Amino acid sequence: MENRAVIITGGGGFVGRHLIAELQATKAFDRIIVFDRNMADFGPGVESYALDITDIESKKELIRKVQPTWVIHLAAIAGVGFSIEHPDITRTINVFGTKSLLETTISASPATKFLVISSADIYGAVSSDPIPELSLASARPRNPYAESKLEMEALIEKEFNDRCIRVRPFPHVGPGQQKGFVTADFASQIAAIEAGTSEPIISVGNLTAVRDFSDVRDVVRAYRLLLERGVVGEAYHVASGVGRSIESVLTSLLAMSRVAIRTELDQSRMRPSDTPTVVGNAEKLKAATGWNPAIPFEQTLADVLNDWRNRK
Ligand code: A2R
Repeated sequence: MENRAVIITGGGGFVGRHLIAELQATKAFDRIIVFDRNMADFGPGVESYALDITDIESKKELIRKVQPTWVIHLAAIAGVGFSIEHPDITRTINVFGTKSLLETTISASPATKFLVISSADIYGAVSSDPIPELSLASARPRNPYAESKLEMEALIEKEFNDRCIRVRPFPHVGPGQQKGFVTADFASQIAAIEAGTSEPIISVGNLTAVRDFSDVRDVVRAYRLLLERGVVGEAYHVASGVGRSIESVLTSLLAMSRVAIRTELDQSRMRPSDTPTVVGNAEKLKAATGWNPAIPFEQTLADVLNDWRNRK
């Protein structure tokens, strides 16, 4: 039998840990290798290497030996806030890190294919509801993170399209996500209030924005299905197709709280140039792979809140 190996860059992050669980549960690969700038123990069956992807040259011999069937490229600066403060670092990692990953891997392992994770943030100010996969020329990014993902996709379209599938996930949430993302921010505050370590007040930003949230576990299932059935050279959305206001997310989480909590507006959490409604159309993904979201959103929120309750 063919020995199938996958390299996951950024496998130590929020999505990576769920992706590894998905690939292990489905026995999709014989060998799973993680490259991440943070060293981590993923348990049996996963080899991991501490590596900054901008220094991928140092792993060229390993890649030559492994001849991975797929590279799933998650490593990135994923936070909009950080990207606004550090646009140069964001571009270096998200654009030039990707370029060097692609060049180095292809030169060491010419048959490898890539699943590259971009972002629906590239659309920015585009107002279409729901948004289908649009050309890069129509994207209107509104922050350095989105700009870097757009530039990365443009590079792939131009030079590496014959070996890459691109994915544009809409916001995804679930257990393990760090603060800086809306459900994690709310749930972490509720958990701290329940534990008696915070005042019973939640500070909130723009609650009127409508976003399309998926459960990260549904998202990583989509990534696995794209490896099996996606078409190289194409870009796919991963989205629920359902718009939810941030206010409704907060209301649902507050309803799960074990204590009474009041809310307070925090100007510093009002992101500049927010787009009022962003909902994605994932029909292309569904047609190609048969994917559909499986986890009810209320379940996702309950799992996120329980995750924060259990964090030490
Ligand atoms: O930023 P850190 O220190 O938490 O490390 C992140 C890692 N990473 C890198 N690894 C190697 N070389 C780099 N230059 C580099 N820069 C960042 O990638 C982290 O361990 C992982 C990304 O995980 P998260 O920040 O938790 O992002 P998440 O939500 O898992 O997003 C995965 C992908 C990204 O491409 C997003 O832009 C996209 O999905 O939405």
